Amino acid sequence: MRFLDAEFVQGFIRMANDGWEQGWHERNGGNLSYRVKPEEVESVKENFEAKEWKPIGTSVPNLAGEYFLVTGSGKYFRNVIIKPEDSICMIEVDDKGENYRIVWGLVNGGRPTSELPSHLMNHEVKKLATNGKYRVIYHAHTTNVIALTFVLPLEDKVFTRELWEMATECPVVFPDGVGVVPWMVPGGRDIAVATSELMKKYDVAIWAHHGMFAAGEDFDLTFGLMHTVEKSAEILVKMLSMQPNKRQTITPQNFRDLAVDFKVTLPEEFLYEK
Ligand code: 2HA
Ligand code: ZN
Repeated sequence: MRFLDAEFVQGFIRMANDGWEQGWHERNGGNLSYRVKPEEVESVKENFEAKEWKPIGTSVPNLAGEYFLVTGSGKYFRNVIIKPEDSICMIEVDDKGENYRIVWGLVNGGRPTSELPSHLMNHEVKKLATNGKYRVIYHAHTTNVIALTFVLPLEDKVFTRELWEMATECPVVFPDGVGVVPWMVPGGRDIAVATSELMKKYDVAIWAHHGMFAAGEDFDLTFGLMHTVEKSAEILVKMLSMQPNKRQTITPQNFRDLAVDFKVTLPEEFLYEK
């Protein structure tokens, strides 16, 4: 099969373009990665041309031998749909989880996303926590969430509760809540460690004054999660722009009632009295 004809590649390209159309990927902002299934690797293997091994910059032993489809460093999401072979690549992780090599894509040179350490450390945490079900890690520069990191305390419980209150679907879509990473230098191992720690508990990690990471089973669920959190943030920004206080809202008891009917567990730590 031609590499670009594979369904997982098409799904990846569509998701990247959806993010671009949302306005979350100015210039080369944001990055996306997908842990490819063994049968999908098999289906496109004839197109592989392995390049040299390079250090990942961190260690992910539980991802040894895995293949990932990832956006390229410095590449623009808006170009993924028109020149995928220049904008994205497939990489293979070595048998120690310390090095990677490109096996397809980035035909004009380049490397995988600058956030590769964060992507792979998040994949490792999620692979272990979900028995291999989660396959997508997505980083976007979501405008409203970023704006909120200038006015809300950078605390998991504040962001979770405020985002939950802005739309009834939110506690159902992200019942575990969201984590917040304080401002850190992006691209390296330190921010990757901080983010992957939060990913043990949450599917969403907010990077203060930068953006968001979301994790999920497939492209639809992961894009939908990013979209839901960002839409809720947009409602909060609008609300705060009208007046500083809510006249009425969804109460802690309302959330408990919702949890029963929708069969989700909402941790009491987020249902505090204000
Ligand atoms: O430029 O978003 O965090 C890609 C990024 C870095
Ligand atoms: Zn970024």
